[in-house]
Amino acid sequence: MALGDLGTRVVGRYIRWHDSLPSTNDLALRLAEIPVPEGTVIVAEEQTAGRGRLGRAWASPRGGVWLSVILSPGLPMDKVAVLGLAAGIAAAQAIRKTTGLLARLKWPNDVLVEGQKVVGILAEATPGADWVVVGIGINANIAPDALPVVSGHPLTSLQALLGHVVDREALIRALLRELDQGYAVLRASGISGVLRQWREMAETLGRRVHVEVAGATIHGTAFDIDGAGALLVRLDDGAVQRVVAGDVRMREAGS
Ligand code: BT5
Repeated sequence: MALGDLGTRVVGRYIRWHDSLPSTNDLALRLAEIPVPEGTVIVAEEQTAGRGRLGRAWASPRGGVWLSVILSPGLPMDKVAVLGLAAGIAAAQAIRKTTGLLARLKWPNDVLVEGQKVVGILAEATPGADWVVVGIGINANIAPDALPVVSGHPLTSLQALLGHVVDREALIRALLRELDQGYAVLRASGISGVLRQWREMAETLGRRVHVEVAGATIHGTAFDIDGAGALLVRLDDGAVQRVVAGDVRMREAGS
């Protein structure tokens, strides 16, 4: 696969293609320690041990977009999550532009179309946060029966939504360009620009939610994210809970 000249400043200056890898994030984390030039991208046609958050497995059959970007944002460890938000924005924009589907964001980093997850993002820092690896997985051209069934968390692929395959090269090109732009905004104007754009594209805000946090479930209304990307939930008794890591389920009215 050849992407041609991306015209980006940082993201995608070097691209390494692999037919099959255990996990693009694992290789990128190892390469970052060498180090390799900032903006290097690792792409795999399939992953045999793709990873989600909290040690979960990520199904990565052929036909999807599985890649990791090596960045050095100079953010303190507690702000690294903002890069994950920026990646979610970039993936949603790339899907909108390439397919016309109305992709929206679910906290922290999922991209949903018609309420179903089509993108997962895993941002991981090396110790000391000198390097951050942003892993992005897009269910592009995947038959629905090649994806797991997860109760309470509907998911699908772009191919299933559209009824035809997507141009994966165009999707990757758009993704890397959008991420490059988002990264430039983050470096020039700081976190607030990323937060503003995330709020505009968010499906989670203003919604009644269940959030699973460390073995417990909290119920309330998600009303904002803070400067570190944490979700702010107003509980039913009026108190505000700040959620740094957790799984959100959005509730229908009345549930
Ligand atoms: C994520 O985790 O959503 C982050 C996924 C990041 C994947 C990319 S691909 C490139 C890079 N290399 C890697 O090894 N990883 C990154 P989380 O929110 O924890 O969601 C994981 C859960 O989603 C799993 O427990 C399953 O229930 C479900 N799941 C697994 N595979 C899926 C898929 N392809 N599409 C949608 N949901 C999936």
